Amino acid sequence: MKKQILRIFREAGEEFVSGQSLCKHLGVTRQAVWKNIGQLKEYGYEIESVSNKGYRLVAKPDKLYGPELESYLEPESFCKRIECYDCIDSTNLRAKQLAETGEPEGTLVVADEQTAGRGRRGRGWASEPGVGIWMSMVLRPALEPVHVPGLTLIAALAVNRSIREICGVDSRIKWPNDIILDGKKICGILTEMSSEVNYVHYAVTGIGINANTMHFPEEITATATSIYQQNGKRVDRAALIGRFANVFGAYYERYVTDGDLGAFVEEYDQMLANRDQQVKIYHGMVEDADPSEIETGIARGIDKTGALLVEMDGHCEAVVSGEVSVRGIYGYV
Ligand code: BTX
Repeated sequence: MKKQILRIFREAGEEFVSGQSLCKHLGVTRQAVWKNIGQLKEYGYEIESVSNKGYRLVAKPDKLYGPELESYLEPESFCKRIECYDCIDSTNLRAKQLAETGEPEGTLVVADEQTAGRGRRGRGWASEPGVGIWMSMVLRPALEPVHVPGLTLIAALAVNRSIREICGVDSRIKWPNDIILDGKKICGILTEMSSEVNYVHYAVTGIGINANTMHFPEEITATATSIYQQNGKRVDRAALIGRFANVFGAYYERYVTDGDLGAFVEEYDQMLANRDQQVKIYHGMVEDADPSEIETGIARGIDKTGALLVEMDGHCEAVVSGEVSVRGIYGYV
């Protein structure tokens, strides 16, 4: 019931909502409404009550609260349930556990802090408490395993669009799995799967967004930033998570139906950070790359399989994610 109450308050904006209309909408007694409002207040929601007028939401705590996150889900949203933790090792690990034990797709795991956030190939992901968005979606796509990496590109599109809409910033996608703002990384995406040769048991797409982060570990200060650091406005994390869940669901369903990224190529190319710019392709780890493993070319966009099309010596090569890392000529992008 709290999620409905929060949705009604949000839709009412500055207006008061009468106790009577809350009872009518929710189909419960005044006492039940009063009790739930009391619990929301205890959680930190500032709710003003004025006799003969009713209630209105004045301020909300900067905490992630499951019912509030769910209050953003559209009725027909692919995302049906949000599991919210104060602190967890990794939301990807939790989502995988859920998937192993039969959780249907469309469940989103969100945490305020991760103690063992994971990046690709065993790298770590800095997940400071209270400032970021660390979340993972349980998926059961009817796709061949070879198409699962495309989920990362779909997630990148959805998260980039949500960030642009909610935060009003000019974020871009750095193929295949980062979102960048002013040349630095604000978001990373990690898709993992459990599969047989031709059959996907489940996939988990994890997204880490540096929303309001102010401090990063020394070793990533040159490449990492947060939305807040760039535009000076605190991000409403709940609104961003809710928007992402709704947008991602629609993109995901389209991708699974089509079986390729054809419908997304245009939007993706428009949002590609280093489109028509020179890039370096690393065929090994970036950190200890042998010069013979590095190629340079001009990034032109993606094809419908999700490969990055890079122009090299007059011909276009399709670079497949998973095998390579891409960097700008002079820096990260
Ligand atoms: P990646 O392998 O592309 O990037 C990891 C690298 O990014 C690290 O080695 C480090 O250099 C840098 N890095 C670490 N933390 C941050 C940060 N907060 N901001 C910017 N750069 C950073 C990217 O892997 C995929 C990351 C997915 C993270 C999400 S969070 C929710 C979910 N749960 C989980 O454990 N992982 C995913």
